[in-house]
Amino acid sequence: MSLSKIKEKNMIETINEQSLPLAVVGSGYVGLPTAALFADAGFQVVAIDVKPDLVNAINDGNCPLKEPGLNELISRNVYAGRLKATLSYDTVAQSDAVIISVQTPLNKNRKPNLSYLTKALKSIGNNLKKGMIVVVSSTVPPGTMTERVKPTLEALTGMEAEVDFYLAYVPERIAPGNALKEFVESPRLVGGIGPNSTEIVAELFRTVCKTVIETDASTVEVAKLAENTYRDINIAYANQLAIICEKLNVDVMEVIKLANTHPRVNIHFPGPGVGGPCLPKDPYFLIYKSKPPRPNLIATARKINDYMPNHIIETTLKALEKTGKNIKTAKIAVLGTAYKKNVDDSRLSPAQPIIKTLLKLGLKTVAYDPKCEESFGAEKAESLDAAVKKADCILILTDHKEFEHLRLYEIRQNMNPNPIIVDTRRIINKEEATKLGFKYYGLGSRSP
Ligand code: SAJ
Repeated sequence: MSLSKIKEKNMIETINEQSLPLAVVGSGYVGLPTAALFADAGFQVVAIDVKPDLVNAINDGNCPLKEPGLNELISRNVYAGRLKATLSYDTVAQSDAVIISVQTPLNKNRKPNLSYLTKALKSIGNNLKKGMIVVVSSTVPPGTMTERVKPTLEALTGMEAEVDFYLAYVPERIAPGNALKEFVESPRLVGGIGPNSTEIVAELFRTVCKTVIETDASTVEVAKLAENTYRDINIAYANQLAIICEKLNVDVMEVIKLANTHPRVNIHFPGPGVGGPCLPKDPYFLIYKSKPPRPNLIATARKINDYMPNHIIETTLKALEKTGKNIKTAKIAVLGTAYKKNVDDSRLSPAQPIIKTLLKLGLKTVAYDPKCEESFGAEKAESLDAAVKKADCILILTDHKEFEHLRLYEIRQNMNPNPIIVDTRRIINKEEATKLGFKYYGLGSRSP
């Protein structure tokens, strides 16, 4: 007998009473905020992960991620008994809903690697019961819900999605550094495998998200990738504009500020490259099967953003040469290894290829980041002073707030003569730096 209206009504009641036991698979940058916010909304939540240290940390009420507000949320709900973590998928059988948020990276041929998702589906499939809700929140390529997720679960359970259990795609839209606020405030797209699944899952997410938009799974798959790809292309345009402005000797930041006064223009900002777990990957998911005809704007934008670390290296080497510095003895102080400002996350950070190349060229390279542990093989400086001590060049790669108002006068005293600043995030005041005797090379700025 299929999911009756009565059953559906009961399910909606248990959702609105927050008395529905819920499991979240994957306790990373998306899974942990998801588990913590549903627990804080009153649900009994179990977070499932494969990492024992992570599971123990959560059960001790600790959050392994430096995400604003998340540690408090986790400890409050663990101590209230609404949130616990486990290595075992058996807990899925005691749940009425399961949200999957495992990683879906690219493999080395830039093809989607869905092995973590498939593994999670297999473990869930063994514990799936009639009437359950299954939500995929991991970003997936188009067609994955109908061609991979649905058939995998149906084959494992002998049940039919939309008939015996609910199935929907609800991708995350949160940016690390602002995850909890965006989880609640950003409109959430709910794409069911069918209308019943859409309705039930929309009800579930309305208990935590202020705005829920209902549609179908295939449309949401493309919408999620479209929004990240739009941002990647917009950044590629800003990066190319920066290189054009350097050649034309005008300031790209001035250009962007003026162009953005136009009501229909919103140019993003140039930088040393595009990092993070999403933007360098999602455009490839979008074109993976659809293979748009040439010229392929999406692939070209990826190439432009992936080229930026080379441009930064060239600018740095040119600055050293023009200032008569010997690259065999020069010391580079890299400020920032995180992929973007104010996060501890170094996934696919543009700092990685840049530092790697500097080291390969034999440049003494020291890295300092107040938030991120990573140094990508460079000597790790524990303080800004240690990083710039006897340095010849400061290379700013991440626009953390700690780097916004650097005390340039003191830094100047600490550095070697004829100091250079290469500012890929345009956070240094050029006039002030130049007055203090720095050779200032800003990405997209007029030549010094
Ligand atoms: N970047 C620039 N110039 C800009 C903006 C960003 O160079 O003007 C760089 C950043 O420095 C970083 C990269 O792009 O290296 C990505 O940064 P991001 O601010 O786009 O943030 P993510 O990757 O942390 O989050 C994005 C967000 N997507 C959109 O804003 C469309 C977030 O909402 C998504 O949830 C997330 O991807 C995801 O997980 O998909």
